Amino acid sequence: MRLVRFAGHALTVAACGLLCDAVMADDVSPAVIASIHDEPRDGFGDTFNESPFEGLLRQQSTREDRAVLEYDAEAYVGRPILSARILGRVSVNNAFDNGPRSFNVLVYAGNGARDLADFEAPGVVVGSFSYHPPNDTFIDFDVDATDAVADLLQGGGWIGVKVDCSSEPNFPNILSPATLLRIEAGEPSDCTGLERIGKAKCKQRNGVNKLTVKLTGGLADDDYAVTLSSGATRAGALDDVGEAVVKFKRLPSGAGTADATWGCGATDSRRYDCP
Ligand SMILES: [Ca+2]
Ligand SMILES: [Ca+2]
Repeated sequence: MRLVRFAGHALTVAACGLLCDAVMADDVSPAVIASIHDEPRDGFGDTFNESPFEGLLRQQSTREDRAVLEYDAEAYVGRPILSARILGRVSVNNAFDNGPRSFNVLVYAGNGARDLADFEAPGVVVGSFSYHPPNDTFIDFDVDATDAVADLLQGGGWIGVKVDCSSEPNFPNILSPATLLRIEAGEPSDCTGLERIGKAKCKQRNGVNKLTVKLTGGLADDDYAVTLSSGATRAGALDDVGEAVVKFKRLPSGAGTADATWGCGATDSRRYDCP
């Protein structure tokens, strides 16, 4: 991973001393830079645009090009994301006046590889911008993607960013490969971020309802407590792979909810049905 410290940091550290450590941002450069071409135009990527067009953005009736960047953000998994912004530039490649050219910025689940399917991979629109060549020759954008990035980091360490033309015709533009993910994260918590109730299953045996609640994804030896909507509660410590199987007997028929709390502060709930 390539981490470049926020350029302003060296200038501000003297003024705010240790306090600045808590709010220091990292600039992450993309590890994957690609542009994908859709022709025949059916919403699915067909080929990659090779150098010098790895940032090509274009939309016409017969063809479309979207640009993607993927960032290795593994270092931020399991940490509170205080802010995440995408700072980049789109420059004109052909300055023909086809009206204002507008774009959406999306965030999607990356995988560290360029894929034709990144073209149509579903994402969350986190911002939009426009410029108007030939008077404008480039546009700098800075969009807040905090919530979308925090959500993605629950499921993996690669953040995909896609720029997609939203006006048509939109003649060739280039997304700068220097587009950054600027991320501010707090210290890792004691939680893994993956704590969850893997299952909560109620079965009847010999006329007695037994509920089994399985806790997974925790830290080895962390404490837990499981409380049912009936009021029954069990507490203990996770095993050495961060799991526990918690059993309850003699439950009434019908639906209920199991609420789990881990010692690190994580919580999860799951509904169950007893015969
Ligand atoms: Ca296609
Ligand atoms: Ca990908």
